[in-house]
Amino acid sequence: MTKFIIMCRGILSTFASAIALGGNQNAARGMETQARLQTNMVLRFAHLVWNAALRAIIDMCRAMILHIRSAPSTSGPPRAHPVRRETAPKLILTYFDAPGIAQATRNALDYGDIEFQDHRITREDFDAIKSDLPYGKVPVLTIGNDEIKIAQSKAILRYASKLSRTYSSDPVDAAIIDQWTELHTEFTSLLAINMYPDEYGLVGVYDKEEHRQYLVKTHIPRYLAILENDLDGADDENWLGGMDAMSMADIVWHQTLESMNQGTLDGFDPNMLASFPLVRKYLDEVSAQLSCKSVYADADDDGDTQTSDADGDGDSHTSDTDGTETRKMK
Ligand SMILES: N[C@@H](CCC(=O)N[C@@H](CS)C(=O)NCC(=O)O)C(=O)O
Repeated sequence: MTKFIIMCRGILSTFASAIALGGNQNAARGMETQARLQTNMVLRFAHLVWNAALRAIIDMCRAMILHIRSAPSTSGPPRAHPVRRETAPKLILTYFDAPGIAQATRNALDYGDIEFQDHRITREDFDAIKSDLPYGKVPVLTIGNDEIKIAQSKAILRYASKLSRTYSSDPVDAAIIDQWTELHTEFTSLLAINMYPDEYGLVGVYDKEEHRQYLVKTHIPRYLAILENDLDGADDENWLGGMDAMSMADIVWHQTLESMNQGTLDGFDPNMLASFPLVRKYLDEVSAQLSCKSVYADADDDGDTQTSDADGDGDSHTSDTDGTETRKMK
């Protein structure tokens, strides 16, 4: 559009100059005056066209900005604007009929009251669809009308958490949540190797029992101590990374800790949490929180948050009883 206007302006001014030049070459006075009049008219016309075009461009930009601003978004100050059932896209979560690495996503979606189809498949079903899956594995999240398939449990969880407001739109908070979530990946990778050594090509060269002893005596206590240390020092509700609300990091750790505590983690002693009282308490807190719906799932459409502004400065705060402020998830 801009190019077109510049081109028109060029043609018009060349035309005007040509007329002006022609006028100069003509010695007759009458002709000169006429040419000048014509030049003025052409220039005035060009000016009008130019102004109209500029106005159209400005209106177009303004309309585009308004459109972008009014479009529903999962970023911005999102915690006040939950994605409601009617606005979230159609979601199908495909995984085996077990908690495994999909349960955290199921929990996050349930917590945010986000509707999804919990598609639980058998091994036979899996074999039949394997070649259609992005990396030949589950879980897979199908978004919309079968067009987008997302693999990798943590990528799926992060997407689900954006919908359910258990992630953050603040880059620093998001990085802190990611940090705790990646720590979970690091922790569980070794457990997975021990449980399924064949899948990691460790047939014949791997002493499963010896490795398990290493996990029980060194690996698991090391990571539980990291959690215990982070949870130490805060009162009441306590979320990883000092967040003021439960995040995806809490949801994903909860799933693994719960399996350990219930003795469903293949071959591991359920009493492993006994020496980590804060982690044990934290597990109960996350379980309790997950059994409620997110407060944001019921937030008003007016976008009011339910955090407090006790000092009336216009900012919402969450304070511990000792007055320490926790990080606000935005
Ligand atoms: N890194 C992947 C791992 C996916 C994965 O290994 N999925 C397993 C189930 S937990 C699977 O599809 N196994 C079937 C097979 O490989 O035949 C993730 O986090 O999603």
